[in-house]
Amino acid sequence: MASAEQAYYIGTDMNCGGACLLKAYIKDGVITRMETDDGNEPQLRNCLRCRAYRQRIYAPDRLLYPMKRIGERGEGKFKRITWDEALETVASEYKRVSETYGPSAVIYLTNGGDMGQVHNTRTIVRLFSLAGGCTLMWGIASNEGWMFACQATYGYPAGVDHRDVINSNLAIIWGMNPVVIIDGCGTSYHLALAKEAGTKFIVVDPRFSDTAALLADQWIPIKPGTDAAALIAMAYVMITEDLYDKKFLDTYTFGFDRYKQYVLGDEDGVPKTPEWAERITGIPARTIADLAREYATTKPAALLPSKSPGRTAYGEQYHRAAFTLSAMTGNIGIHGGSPGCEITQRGDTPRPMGLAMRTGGNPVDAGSPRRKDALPTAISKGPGLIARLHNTEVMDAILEGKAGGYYSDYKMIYTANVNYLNQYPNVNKAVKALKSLEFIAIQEQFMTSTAKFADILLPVCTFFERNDAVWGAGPHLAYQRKVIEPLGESRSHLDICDALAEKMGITDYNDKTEEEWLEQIMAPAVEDYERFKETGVEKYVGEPSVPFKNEIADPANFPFPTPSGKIEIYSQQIGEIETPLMPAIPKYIETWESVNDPLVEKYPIQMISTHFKRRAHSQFDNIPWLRELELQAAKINPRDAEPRGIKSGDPVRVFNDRGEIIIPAEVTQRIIPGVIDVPQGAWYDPDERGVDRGGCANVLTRDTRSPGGAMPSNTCLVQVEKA
Ligand SMILES: Nc1nc2c(c(=O)[nH]1)N[C@H]1C(S)=C(S)[C@@H](COP(=O)(O)OP(=O)(O)OC[C@H]3O[C@@H](n4cnc5c(=O)[nH]c(N)nc54)[C@H](O)[C@@H]3O)O[C@H]1N2
Ligand SMILES: Nc1nc2c(c(=O)[nH]1)N[C@H]1C(S)=C(S)[C@@H](COP(=O)(O)OP(=O)(O)OC[C@H]3O[C@@H](n4cnc5c(=O)[nH]c(N)nc54)[C@H](O)[C@@H]3O)O[C@H]1N2
Ligand SMILES: [Mo]
Repeated sequence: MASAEQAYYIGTDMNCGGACLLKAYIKDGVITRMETDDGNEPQLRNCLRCRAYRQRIYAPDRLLYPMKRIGERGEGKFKRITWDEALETVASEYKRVSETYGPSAVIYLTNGGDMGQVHNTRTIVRLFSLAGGCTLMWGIASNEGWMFACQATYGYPAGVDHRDVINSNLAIIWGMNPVVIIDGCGTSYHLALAKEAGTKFIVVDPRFSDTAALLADQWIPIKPGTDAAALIAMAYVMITEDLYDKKFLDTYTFGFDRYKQYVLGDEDGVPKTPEWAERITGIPARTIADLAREYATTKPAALLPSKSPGRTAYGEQYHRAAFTLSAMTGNIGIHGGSPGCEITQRGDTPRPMGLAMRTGGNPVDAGSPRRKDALPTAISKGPGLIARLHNTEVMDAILEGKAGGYYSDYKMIYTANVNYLNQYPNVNKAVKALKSLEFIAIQEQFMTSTAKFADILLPVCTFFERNDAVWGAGPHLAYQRKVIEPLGESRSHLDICDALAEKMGITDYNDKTEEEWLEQIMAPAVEDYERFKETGVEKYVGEPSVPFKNEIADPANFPFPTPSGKIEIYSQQIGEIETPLMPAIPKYIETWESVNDPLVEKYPIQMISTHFKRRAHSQFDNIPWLRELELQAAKINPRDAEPRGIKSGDPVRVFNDRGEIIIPAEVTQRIIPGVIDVPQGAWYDPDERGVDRGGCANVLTRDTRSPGGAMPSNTCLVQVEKA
C-alpha cells in the first residue's frame, strides 16, 4: 500500500556557508519535491541551488558503488568492486606507503563539501592520526588572508551580524556579493531591510554585481588587487582633513603613529594621496576623497569588506587597511558599525558548538618545527607547522618533494570533501602531480575532474541520506534528518571511516553511533532536543551581536588578545618576522601579475574568478535545471571585446603560460575594461590538445600563496582572443 506524503524541514549544507532550511516531501522512500522554509519568521529560505538539490541526489551520474581504476589516471575508466576490496586496498596502501616512506608521505586533502557536526573532515584526521599520521594542509581557501590579518590586528577573527546592518546609516560593501554568494542564510534579506529603512549603500567592485544592482546608491569600480591603495588613500584624506577619531585610536589601538608616517609619506617620501591611489586603482581621486569624507562623517557606518579582494597576491594588506579605517572612524564595537570584517556566520553565535570528534593529535604535526613567518599567537597552531602543506602548493610539493625544499616526499593522497584538481590553482601542474603518485583514494559523490584520477573511489552519500546538524547565520541551528536510505551502496562519511578503521586494525577509533554523537553535541545547544529533531530548526531572535563589543565597552577587563592588548595597527608579532612583503603596518604592495608587470605585453587582461550563482564551487555544475540559468562564459567589457572582434556567444581562448581554456564570451558593460571574470568551479574538461573546454578558471591561476597565506586566485594575467 502506498504511504502518505510526508514533509520535513532539513538544514542544508554544501560549502556555500548558507545552512538554510529546506522542506523535503517524501513518499515511498523517495523525495518527490522540495520547497523552502515557510514557517515562522525569520524564514531561512533556500536559494536556487538547494531548491534544485533533488536533481543532485538522483543525478544519473552519482557515484553509487565503490570502484577501482582500469584505465589510465585521468581517463575516467573504472570497474565496480565490493566495499570490502575498496577498503582493504586503501588500508593496505596506507600501511605500505607509511611504512616505506613514513606517514608524512600520505596527504589528506579536504575542504568544504559538507560541514556537518558529525560527518566532517575531522573524522578522517582522527583515523589517520591513530594509524600513524599524515600530512595535512593549511590555508583556508576562502579567507586565510583575512584570518591572518584578524589574528595580527585583533587577536582573533570576528564577523559582522547581518541583522545589525539595519542600524548603519552607511554600508560600504567592498568586494562582496551576498545576493549571489549568500554569505550566511538571510544576508541579502537583511541588507534589503536595511535599504528599505534608509541605510545608504556604496558598492566597491570591478563588476556591477547583482548586489550592486539590488542595493547600491553608488557603484565604485576598482581594478582587482588594488584595494589596499584605495583604503590607504582614504586614511590620507581623514588624516589631512582631521576627520578621524583620535580618542578611539588613543584608547583602543597600538601603533597608529607609524601608520600615519607611512600614509603621509614621511617614511618613504610618497604621500598616499587620492591622486596616488587613482593611478593604481583607477578610481578618480575625487571619488576616493568623497568616500573617505562620507565614511568619516556618517555614524554609525559599516565598512563591509569581503574575502574576495583578499584572495590576491598581498591580500592581507587590504584586510588590515580596512580594519585600520574602521578604527579611525570609531566604528568598532558599536551597533551599526563594523570592525572592517565580512558578514559571517562565525560572528557571535548564540550557542557555539564543537565539531564532534577529537582528532587525537596527528603525529606528523607533532614532530614538525614551526614556520618562521607564522604568527606565534595564532589560535590554531596547525597552520604554523612546516609539515603542513599550504593548499596552493600541494601539487608542487608532490612533484618536487624534499629535493624541492618540502618537508617530505609524497606518495599517496586520500581526499574527502574537496575537488582539488578543479578548485586549486594550476590544474595542468596538478594533472602531472596526480599522475606521479603511487596511490590515490577519493571519497566522492560524482565523477569530478579529481575523481577521474583515483585508483579507488569511495561513494559517500548526501546529507539527505544520514543524520546530522548544521549551524547557520540566521542565526539558527538546524537538524539534518535522514529522509531516504543511502542510494546504491553509498555510505555516510562516518560509516566509511568506521569501516576503514576496522580494516586498518584501529580498535579505539569511535565509541559512539551517529545518533549518540548528535545527541551529545546538540542536546546542550538547544532547548529541547526531541522537539528540535521534530521541527528541524531552532531560530534565535535576540539582539544582533556586535563583534568586539566587550573589548570596546570594557577594555580593562577585556583586552584584545594581542601582545599590547589593543587593536594592533602596528602588529608587534609581524614586526618580529618582518620582511618587506609582510610589513608590520598595512601597506600597499603592488601584486605580481599586476597591470605594471612586464608580462602585460603578452597577457594584458586581469582575470578574476567569482563564485557563480548556479554552483557551489564545482558542486551542481552538472545539474540540468541550474545549467539552464546561465552560461559559463568569459565576461568581458566591449572595450576589450571590440578590438578583438569578439561578440557575445563567440568562443574565446583565454590563456597564459600556465594553460588555456576555450569558452563563450559574454560581452557586458557590467565589468570594467581590462578585467575578465571566469566564474570559478566549472568542471575541467580537456580536449586532445589539453585545452580545457569546460572553462575551469584554475587552469590559468598561479599556484602560490600570499605571505599571510591567502590563495591569490584573483591575481592572474591572461590574454583573450577569438577562438
Ligand atoms: N579560481 C578560483 N578558485 C577557487 C576559488 C576562487 O574564487 N577562484 N575559491 C576557492 C574557495 S573560497 C573554496 S572554499 C574552494 C572550494 O573548493 P572545494 O571544496 O574543492 O569545492 P567543491 O566544488 O565544493 O568540492 C567539494 C567536493 O566534495 C565532494 N564531496 C565529497 N563528500 C561530500 C559530502 O559528504 N557532501 C558533499 N556535499 N560533497 C562531498 C563534492 O561532490 C565536491 O566534488 O575553491 C577555491 N577555488
Ligand atoms: N553561489 C555560490 N555561493 C557561494 C559559493 C559558490 O561557489 N557559489 N562559495 C562560498 C564560499 S566557500 C565562499 S569563500 C564565498 C566567497 O565569497 P566572495 O569571496 O565574497 O565571492 P566572490 O564572488 O569571489 O567575490 C565577491 C565580489 O568581489 C568582487 N571582486 C573580485 N576581485 C576583487 C578585487 O580585487 N577587489 C574588489 N573590490 N572586488 C573584487 C567580485 O567581482 C565579486 O562581485 O562564497 C560562498 N557562497
Ligand atoms: Mo570558500
